[in-house]
Amino acid sequence: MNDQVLNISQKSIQLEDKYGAHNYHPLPVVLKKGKGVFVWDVNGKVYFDFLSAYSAVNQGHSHPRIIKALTDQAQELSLTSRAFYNDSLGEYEHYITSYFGFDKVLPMNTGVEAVETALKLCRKWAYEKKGIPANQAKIVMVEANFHGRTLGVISGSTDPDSRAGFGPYLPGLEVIPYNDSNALAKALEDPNVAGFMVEPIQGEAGVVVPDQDYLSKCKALCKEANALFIADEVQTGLARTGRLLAVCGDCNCKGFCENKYETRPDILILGKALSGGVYPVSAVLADDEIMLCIKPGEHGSTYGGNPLACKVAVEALRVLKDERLDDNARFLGKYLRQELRKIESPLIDLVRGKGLLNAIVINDSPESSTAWDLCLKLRDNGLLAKPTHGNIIRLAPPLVITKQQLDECIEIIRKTFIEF
Ligand code: IF1
Repeated sequence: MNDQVLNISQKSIQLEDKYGAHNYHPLPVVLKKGKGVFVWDVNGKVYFDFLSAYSAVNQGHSHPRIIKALTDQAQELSLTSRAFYNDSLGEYEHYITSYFGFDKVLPMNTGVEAVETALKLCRKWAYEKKGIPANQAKIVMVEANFHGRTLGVISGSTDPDSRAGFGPYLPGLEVIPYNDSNALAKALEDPNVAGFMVEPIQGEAGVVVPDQDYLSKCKALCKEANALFIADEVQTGLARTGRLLAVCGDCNCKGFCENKYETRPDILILGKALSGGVYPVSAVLADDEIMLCIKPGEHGSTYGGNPLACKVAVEALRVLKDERLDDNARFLGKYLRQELRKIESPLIDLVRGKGLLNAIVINDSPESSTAWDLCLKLRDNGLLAKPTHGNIIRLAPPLVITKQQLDECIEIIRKTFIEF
């Protein structure tokens, strides 16, 4: 039995190697099933999922309510295109704009499509509202950003892996240091700056949490300079960092927001967990002054706002609120960091994060294989995580994890580091 099953693993890996592009280097594990915080491989071995598909399954794998929303709607109508109206989109648009407190939403599919949409909205607003001369609009981004993989977005990337070899690049993107509001103030002296786009916490860079007042300073500086503050919450949003949005700070509205918070973005970008991991759904939210700069026929997408996406996203948002996943993430995140910091291991340089978006920085060079080898051991011990930027291990379980399950995971992590 074991040999035969091992073949299934090897067969899956060999098929991918032979017939698939080599644009990833996955951890050697072949998964077959997911439920809540667990995933199973083809050998039937169970793991705690500590990556959550990069924060797309905040609600847990195959959440029954979200799966039901998907399968019910799939029996009715999956796609009309936006050439016609349908009975799901308006309801979804009303629900999500009330939930986050914005006038309007532009529905897309993947995170990077939503980021590109936000960049196009910002430029349109620059020419039509701010009065920047045609084709002169600049958008400021930060070093070590990650906003996706399109040519437009990597044009503002400082990560050689994301950017090198794909030129020529989109002009009009300026890069400044992260977590440095003085650098933003300086960049905003240029009257042609239309907006500033930032991840409230840098995910890919290795869960880099800025100073407490960084985002509020950025918002104030943008307001003063009549530039748009654009928050990319594709990874940090939807309860992952212990609040509905990472920009919410200590505001605690749990959705159906009255915009009480000082870091309210002019453009909010959501993705990933907006569907609980069952379907690609992303969204751009903004008020009328910005959103109505795009006129009929000027932007869109075949699948954007399709009935399946709408029903799934409404249920995924309802689950976040009903199960209070922001509170769970905030409470268990603090507990996780506290316990990880107690592990006596020379391998641990530091532990950082917010809510259930955390990382261990390994005391070795990014070029070393230590973090990778640790992730292989974590896999053997029943927990799946993957390094980012060489020596940083991201730890981000689904937000439905219980304290008891987290205690088991902490024990696995502790045991793995001590044994290593
Ligand atoms: C990969 C990273 C994470 C994102 C933020 C937009 C997007 C992402 C803040 C684009 C996507 C994904 C992409 C995926 C792995 C993962 C990732 F390692 F690449 F950077 F999470 F950190 N804004 N992040 O994090 O969303 O188009 O992918 O739906 O490309 O390997 P997308």
